[in-house]
Amino acid sequence: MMGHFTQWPTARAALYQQQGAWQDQPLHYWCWQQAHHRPQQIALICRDRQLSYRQLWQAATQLARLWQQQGLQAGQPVLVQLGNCAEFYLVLIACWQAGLVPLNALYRHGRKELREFALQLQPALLVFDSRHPLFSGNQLPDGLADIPQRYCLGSHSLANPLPDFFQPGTILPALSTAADPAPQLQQELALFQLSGGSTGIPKLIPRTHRDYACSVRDSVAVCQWTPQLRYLCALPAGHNFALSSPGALGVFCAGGTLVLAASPEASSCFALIREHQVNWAALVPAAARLWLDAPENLPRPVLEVLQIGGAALSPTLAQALEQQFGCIVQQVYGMAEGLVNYTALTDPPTLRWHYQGRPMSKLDEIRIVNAVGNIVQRGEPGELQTRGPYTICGYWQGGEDSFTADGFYRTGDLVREGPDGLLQVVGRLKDQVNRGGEKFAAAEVETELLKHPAVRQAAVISIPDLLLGEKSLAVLVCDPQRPTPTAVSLRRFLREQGLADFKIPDKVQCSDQLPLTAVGKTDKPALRALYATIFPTIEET
Ligand code: AMP
Ligand code: DBH
Repeated sequence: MMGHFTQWPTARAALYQQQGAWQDQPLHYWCWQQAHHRPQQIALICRDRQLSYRQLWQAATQLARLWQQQGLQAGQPVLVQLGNCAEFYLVLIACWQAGLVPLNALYRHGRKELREFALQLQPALLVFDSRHPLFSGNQLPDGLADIPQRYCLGSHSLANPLPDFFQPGTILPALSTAADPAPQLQQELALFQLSGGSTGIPKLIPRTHRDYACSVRDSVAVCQWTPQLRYLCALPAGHNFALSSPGALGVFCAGGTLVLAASPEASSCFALIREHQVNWAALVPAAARLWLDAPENLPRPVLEVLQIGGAALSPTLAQALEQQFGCIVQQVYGMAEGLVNYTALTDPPTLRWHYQGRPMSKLDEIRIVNAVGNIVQRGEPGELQTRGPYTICGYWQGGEDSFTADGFYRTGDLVREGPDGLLQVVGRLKDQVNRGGEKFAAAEVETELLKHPAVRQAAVISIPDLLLGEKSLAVLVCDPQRPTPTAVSLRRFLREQGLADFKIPDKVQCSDQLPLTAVGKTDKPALRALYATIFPTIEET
């Protein structure tokens, strides 16, 4: 695979190995282990299908062999876009068995995002759902037609159908006596995660088997998961939270059962929780609010823990969720680049509601610094910087300005340290919009807006929103010689560029000029302050 990324320095790598944070088992090891230890245990439930660990492992083995026979080789990248379905995990485990390195695009990503991923990765294989609008009419979006091998769910004239291994009567290979050997150095990459980003081009996050397994294993320990665990995955399956904190891989590690929901929509999730006795679920705050406001309630006392992460959760909402559902709310503050913080289930309620958690590994190093890089007084806000056994040291193909000289990742989050090592997220330095947990770089949308012939300058900022936490506002300076574009026509223009829906500005405003900083860049804080009076914060009721 063409490309590079900065690995952990030797001394730290040796420490992580010696401390047992890094082990030599690949990420599919757990699934193989469960296939032997509890072959009949249900690994996952997807609509009316229930797959045992044995079935999941055997089907993945079959698919890995098929791909190897087609000439796919260890180390090659794979672009995957699937919704929440059993095949998502089948493909993931098959990729790992064959040493392939998947990038899981969100189902909501558009033509633009997929094209950029393909450009950066040059994937050898594309796996998609033929029912996705991007692939309708037996078409492939531009930029994807060059991918040599293509497989799809359903049928499509330009792709092979993924075989249905779960049909009764399908003969699958015998259980292998060993999981594939530990990945060799050149195949050490396990998957690409996606960054919410802060620049025009989305950055890819190279995660290795060792570091990702460390993140999952420590998460399982913090959450004390056992084979009795029944986890509802209602967030996008490929998202770092739903995959690894402890997420679906945590379920496989613990030998529990994964219940898949197509979306976080309340009534269908409540039905799944009831039917499958789900005891853990993970949501972003916006979805949690919809659960709270749903006309029906959850059966009690089924749900034990509701994990909330991805965006700021208000203490009022945290408390209301615990009261309404009779469960514990666990806050999860994580990032696809690595570091994950959890509140402990035993933390007193006020701490659980007000703090986003503490680093899960004793090997995580964190520091909170001011604008010139000095460590702040305890309790004061500053930027969180971190390094550790499962936090990357560089993005795919570089982009190292997000990292300090001594290898700390600059999270771009403003945090303060509270009691007992707990962190509170109080703001953000990076130029990003966090729309109900879906993050994107303002610069990415600004670049697309500037392609419009009537737009001379563009600035995208977040404005407060009661449901989503934040929505996006595009402030434009338009060409006075041309008719001013309407918000509707601008949105249509952006959609035509193939931009994912969640990045399309919720509001559009025209202005004569944008405020500038001393060096002539758009002064985003000034712009935010200006529009805060027009779109004031809505107090929670
Ligand atoms: P990403 O780098 O796209 O994976 O997004 C991670 C970012 O999401 C973090 O750096 C935070 O800005 C935000 N985030 C994640 N979890 C939380 C949380 N529990 N509370 C507040 N912000 C969060
Ligand atoms: O928002 C995130 O990226 C996130 C949230 C919770 C994450 O990556 C995680 C847990 O692992």
